[in-house]
Amino acid sequence: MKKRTMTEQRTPASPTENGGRIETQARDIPSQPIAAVLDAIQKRHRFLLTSHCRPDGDAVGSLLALWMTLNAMGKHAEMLLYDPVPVIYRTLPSADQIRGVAGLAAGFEPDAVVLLECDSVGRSRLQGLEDKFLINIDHHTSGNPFASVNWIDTKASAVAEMVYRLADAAKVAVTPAMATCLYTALLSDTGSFCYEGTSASTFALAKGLVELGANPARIAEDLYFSNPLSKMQLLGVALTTLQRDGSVAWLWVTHDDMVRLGASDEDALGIVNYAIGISGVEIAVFLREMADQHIRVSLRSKSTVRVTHVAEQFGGGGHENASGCTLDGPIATATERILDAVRQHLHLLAIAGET
Ligand SMILES: [Mn+2]
Repeated sequence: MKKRTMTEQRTPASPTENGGRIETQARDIPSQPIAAVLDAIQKRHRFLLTSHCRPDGDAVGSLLALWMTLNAMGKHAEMLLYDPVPVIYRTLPSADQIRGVAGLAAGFEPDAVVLLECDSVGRSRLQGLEDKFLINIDHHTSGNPFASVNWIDTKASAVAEMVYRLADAAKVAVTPAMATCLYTALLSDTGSFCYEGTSASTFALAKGLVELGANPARIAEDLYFSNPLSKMQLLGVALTTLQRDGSVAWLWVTHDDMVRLGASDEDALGIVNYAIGISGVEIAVFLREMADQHIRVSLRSKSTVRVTHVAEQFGGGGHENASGCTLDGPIATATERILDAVRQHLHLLAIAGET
């Protein structure tokens, strides 16, 4: 399996087509060394730290660990996220220190803004950052050198790995609280050490973090065994709709299902993974009817099948193997349209000899 995260709707690197063959080559992203980031931090005092909207475990855990690192360096730092911290990450050390857009003290003027795994300022959805000194730390292939200092390492299995290296370079001692945040980020962003990109160095970092005080069993319990009942019940309803046709599988929930079960948006996250978990399925589709009757679509794929190509046709985007888009309802029509696009994409790949 390739690396997948729950962060959808990221603007992907433009895919290029070459004589009908879809390029699978990663593009070269200009990056400055870690020393440039450290130097930029050492020269400044007040920092605003943020990450992408709809934050995932890597965004939250890495943000907290970076904040602790800067505090240990004697800096003044504030954490700000556009969207609320997902419930499962709210028990992380100092998670209550992360502010929402309304929570930042008026008149706080940072000397620099650090953006974690954002491919643009817009990805954070925060306003008024453009004229600030920006530090961009990213590990996604969609990374962009949009900032004043750009450290992009697409080989890092999580941005947590980069934050750890930064703390190490700054000679900051990693506390058990930092280790807990970094381990949580690493565990979630590697899909519990399942996704492609999980390497010996990923495990070496995990080992180090456990030695520094991260408790794997407790973190796993917080992440995977603390679900609300509504999430399990929503999954149950979705699985009764599961269908498969060749290498495509799909499932859905209606807005009525959500209301009846008292399910939140967060409860619907990850349901698509049950469909991609079927042997021989290359593309999985999860459709969710929203209150406004629009249909939110989550797409997942295996190996070289890039679902971003499908999501983009409907104005969406995302990662190569995890994308999303929004279609008009009703759900039956949306299902038909998205499945047509998915089948057409698989057909084109077959012609190009990619599958
Ligand atoms: Mn990440």
